[in-house]
Amino acid sequence: MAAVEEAALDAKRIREDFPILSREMSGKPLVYLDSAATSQKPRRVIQAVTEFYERSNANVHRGVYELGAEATELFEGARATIAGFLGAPEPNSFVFTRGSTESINLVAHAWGRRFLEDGDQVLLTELEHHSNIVPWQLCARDTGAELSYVPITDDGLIDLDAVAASFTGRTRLVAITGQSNVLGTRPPIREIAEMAHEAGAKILVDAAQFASHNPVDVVELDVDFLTVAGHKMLGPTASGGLYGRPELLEEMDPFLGGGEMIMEVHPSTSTYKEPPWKFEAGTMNIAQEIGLAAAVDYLTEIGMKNVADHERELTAYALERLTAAGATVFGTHDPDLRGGAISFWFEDIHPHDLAQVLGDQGVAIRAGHHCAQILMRRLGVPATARASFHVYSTPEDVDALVEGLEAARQVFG
Ligand code: C6P
Repeated sequence: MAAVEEAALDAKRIREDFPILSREMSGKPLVYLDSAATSQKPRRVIQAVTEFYERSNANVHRGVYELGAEATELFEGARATIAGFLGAPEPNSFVFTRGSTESINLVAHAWGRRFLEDGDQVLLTELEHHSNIVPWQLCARDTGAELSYVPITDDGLIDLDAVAASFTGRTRLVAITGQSNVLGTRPPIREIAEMAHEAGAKILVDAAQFASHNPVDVVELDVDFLTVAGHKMLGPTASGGLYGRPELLEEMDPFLGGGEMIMEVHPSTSTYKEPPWKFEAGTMNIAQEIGLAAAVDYLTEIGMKNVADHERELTAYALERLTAAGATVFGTHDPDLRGGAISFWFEDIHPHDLAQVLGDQGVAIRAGHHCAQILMRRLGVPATARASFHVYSTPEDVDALVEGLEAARQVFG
């Protein structure tokens, strides 16, 4: 068996905080290796949501009674916690949304449709999730802007020369993943932000995967927009949001129209609140965002550097074991250049069959195109099997995966 490096955190202890990890699946102990799809939730997050409903539930920014004020304080407190976690200069630069998809749609709608013009370029990469492609296609259809894709290297990396070569005099936005959900690849965001700004463009980082597994500082990274998917960072589903550079949020159009985002409504026009409330129409996911703040506190206590180091160790171990088991592992095999989402396949077994056999053994992995069809075409495969980690993942999970793969290979001859 390959050696496991010294642990960055005590994953076995951490597992005790996650009630679901003690259940069985298909009559076997659950081995959860699908955290890139959604992470599991620690007891503290579940309790924060339950406690909100049991003790503090009221709508926010509305009721003048004590309960309403308490709910508002918790909700706005959650904003401050999450914004602080991202290194945002002020809590109000963080807009609550249902996650990365909604955040990118918000920018495409409220910034893109306002500022992009016929012939402008939006620069994406071949790594992108559909959430960071389709909103730009819709925006391009309405504005006449054009989409281009920075090609990846054969190792699944983003090469800075390829980025530089992709800029045109009309590049207005670089919209790029912080960490690929398929290959784990982490593009050099700081350098790309600098290139974007030198070219007079803005940069949006889809941090659905990145922010869940790495320390983030939006000021240090010098990004204009950064999206967060709360459910991938131990928080509830439909929690998350968008960091936006304050002056950009200021000049953007609203996103959804409705109650709570307005100052005054007249028969044919309205005036809007200041950001972030200008972008938060209707009743928000109050309990979920409060739950996300509890997740952020939990991750902060563990330390995001420890989270990243833990994933690096597991990734290194999994790359070694999967390769030894005869799997083709996509993307770079250098664990310093990638995070803990590992796509692999065996030439003779369809990834869905693999996932099915593993599922029967209690091992949960994802198979498919992972909402990244452009990347699948670049890799030359219709689908991959994917194992992905979080703080509760252990080398024993990887061992169970490899044992399951060996069993699957026997089943499929
Ligand atoms: N990827 C996966 O299994 P939402 O669902 O809106 O919170 O996040 C969408 C999204 C955007 N960008 C990246 C890089 C992502 O990985 C995801 C979600 C899941 O890979 C579900 S498809």
